[in-house]
Amino acid sequence: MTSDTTDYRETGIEFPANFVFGSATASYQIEGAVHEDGRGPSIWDTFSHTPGRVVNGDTGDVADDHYHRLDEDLDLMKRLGLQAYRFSIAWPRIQPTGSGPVNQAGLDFYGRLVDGLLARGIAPIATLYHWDLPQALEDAGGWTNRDTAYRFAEYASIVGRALGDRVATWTTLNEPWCSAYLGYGSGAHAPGVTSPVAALRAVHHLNLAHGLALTELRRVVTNDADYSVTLNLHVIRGGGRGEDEAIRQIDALANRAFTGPMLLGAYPPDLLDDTAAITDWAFVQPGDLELIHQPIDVLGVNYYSTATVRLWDRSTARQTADGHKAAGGSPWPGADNVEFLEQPGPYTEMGWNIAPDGLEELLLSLKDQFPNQPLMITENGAAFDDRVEDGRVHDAKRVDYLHRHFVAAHRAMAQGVDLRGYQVWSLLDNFEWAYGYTKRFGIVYVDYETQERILKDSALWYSEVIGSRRIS
Ligand code: IFM
Repeated sequence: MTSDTTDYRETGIEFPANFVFGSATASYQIEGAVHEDGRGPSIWDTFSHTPGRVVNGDTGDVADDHYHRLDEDLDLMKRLGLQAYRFSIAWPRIQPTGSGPVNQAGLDFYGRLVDGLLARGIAPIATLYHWDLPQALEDAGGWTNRDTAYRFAEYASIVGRALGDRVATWTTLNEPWCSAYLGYGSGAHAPGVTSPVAALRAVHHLNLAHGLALTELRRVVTNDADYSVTLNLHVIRGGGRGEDEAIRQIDALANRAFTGPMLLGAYPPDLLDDTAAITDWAFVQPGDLELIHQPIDVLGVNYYSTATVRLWDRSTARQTADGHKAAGGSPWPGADNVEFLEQPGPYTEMGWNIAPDGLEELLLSLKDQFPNQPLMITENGAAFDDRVEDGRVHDAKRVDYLHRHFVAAHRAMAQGVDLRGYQVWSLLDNFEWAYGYTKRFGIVYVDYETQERILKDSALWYSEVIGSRRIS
């Protein structure tokens, strides 16, 4: 072990035998083949093809061409020694218009993926929704429409019946915070709506969708799967003036708006008060909270960086420095009195601060809030300005980032956190939403011209970690 333990660079750290090392991706970010085998359009097809929405006008039309390179990518996972692979299923491949007839070719693709994983000894972690809502559902109101939650449950049932004898872990939603607040609040993500009330309606309908889908999955799945949801929980720190109040407000919107109904069966009263001028929350119908409050086997935690907040000294001022691309609206309905401060560096290529202590703090806080809830890190990783040199990618910054976050996770485990595994974001460089292909998160480099995959140093490092179960 080095002498510097405060900086999370220790070595000689060992992970228990049942800790699951894996890596994650999402359908729209890697698959491409958007017009093939009956896939319908999603809100991200529409959004990315709308001028001005995505940097350089990039789209997911081709992405990593994973749809056509499935076997090659599966072999890559095997070569790295991944024990699990977290992927998402594109709803518009299964039901092209979000309801009605099943597109068998879509189900077959994910069947081949799951079988390919199992044949290579890799546990499939399937996420049902990683943001590619069928466009037809958005045309009917998307997540602001309660009916979308019921359509989601129907889709969950279809996929659960088809793959429910083989998937190891089911995750309902990925980061509903982004779907609701970036999709319908700030407008930085598809469908690009900027309406505080729409964002809050979306929060509730996503929560409802989670509960309904879990119930359906449990009804149709035949193996002994685990059930989960993945949240991008925010680590919020105080930055001076009125910081306790600022933290409380952002924590309510970012974290407790989801953990409240999902894990405790109620919306936080302070959230309802803070947003009373926007909505009376009448869209929460009797019985909804019971439907949402379903037991989960594991809570998926996505962590990248921290936030620091305080109250504005002028009630009219507006914030944007929260690490997300500003796009007109606010991702924080009812919290216009809160200012987000620039974080101290160092930063990743996203401009996000590197703070492994935030991960340790988050895991410990979850243990305190939900003592009996097992956790899994379902995303952690970093974008850097990677270059190919003589056929290699020496991404030392990413190795350092991952090293320090693994140490942070390990420290949390040593303090009693029941952490079951770690899925590095991302396996492949991919379509980084409104940033297009300008940000590379992969441990595997993708040459978008040739679709060649090159293992970065971080992939080789991670492979060694998995093989030895040690950070050395
Ligand atoms: O690329 C995204 C992913 O789709 C969701 N979580 C955050 C990642 C990095 O921004």
